[in-house]
Amino acid sequence: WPASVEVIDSHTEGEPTRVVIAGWPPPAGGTMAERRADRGARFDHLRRAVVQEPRGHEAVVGALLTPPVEPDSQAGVVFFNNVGYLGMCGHGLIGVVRTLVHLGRWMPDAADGAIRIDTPVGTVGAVVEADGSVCIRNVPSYCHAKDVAVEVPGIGRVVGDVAWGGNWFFLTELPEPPLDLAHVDELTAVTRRILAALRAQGITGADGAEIDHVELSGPPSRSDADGKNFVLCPGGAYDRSPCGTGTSAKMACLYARGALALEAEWRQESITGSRFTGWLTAEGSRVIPHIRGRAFITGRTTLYFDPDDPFRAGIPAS
Ligand code: PYC
Repeated sequence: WPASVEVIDSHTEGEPTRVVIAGWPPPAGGTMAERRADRGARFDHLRRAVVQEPRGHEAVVGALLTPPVEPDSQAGVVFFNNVGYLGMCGHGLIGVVRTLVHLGRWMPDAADGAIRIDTPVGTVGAVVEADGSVCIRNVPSYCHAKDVAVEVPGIGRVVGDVAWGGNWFFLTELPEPPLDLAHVDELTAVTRRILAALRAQGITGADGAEIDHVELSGPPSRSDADGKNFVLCPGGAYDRSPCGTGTSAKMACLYARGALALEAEWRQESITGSRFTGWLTAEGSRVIPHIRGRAFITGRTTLYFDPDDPFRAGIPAS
């Protein structure tokens, strides 16, 4: 255990990110996937201590900065949450970039003004725009399977798409509950049941990859949005932002259905009423999502880990 860990907290369109800036021993490994595995094997107690209660809460996504692994990249990042590690995290990347700017460590490539950051699922990019918003370039995303049916106890047959947006998603629409904050408990219960049913019925992403996010879509409440979502995250919390990887998966599915053209904007409203603007570009046969959103610094904290503290390693997610 280190004596303390220094973090910068921010939120991206409502969803918190906690960037570890000092105190956490550097991860071992030559690839970001190896570094993520090393975190889990040797320092999982620190993941729990940093993001779980009583120092954090179920919605916090942590980010550990590392040196890059690719020659053209400026940094690496491993994202983690209350139950484990994420492949990519869109809101988290926007928070990381805002944190680097805040610390004076923003170091874009001189040629194109973009930063390239390695993640366990590929290299992503970001630029800071004149108004302070951050535009990220995600990993290639795609709709893996359309119109997949799952039998959900208490709900019945639910049909949706399985898509990759840097994490695995099941995307569907339900007639109820309504997509608003007053119904968060019901929305959480329904999406948890869908997730459990997907697991029980062996419905996965490519190569048997576990689907760990469920995204409900519906009409927007805002007049300046094209759709609204509710996203259940792996640890049982809901995303307060429109979810960067979820918006990427959504756009990939719209594209696969001929409902979104390359370069056309998709304005995704979240359950809290915040918004990301996204669009797709093509790179050969691959489709690349771009997401623009805002993040705000909310604090800088030194976390202590008293050896006598019975909750030094956090309180496990329920
Ligand atoms: O923005 O990609 C995202 C994300 C994933 C989980 C929470 N936020």
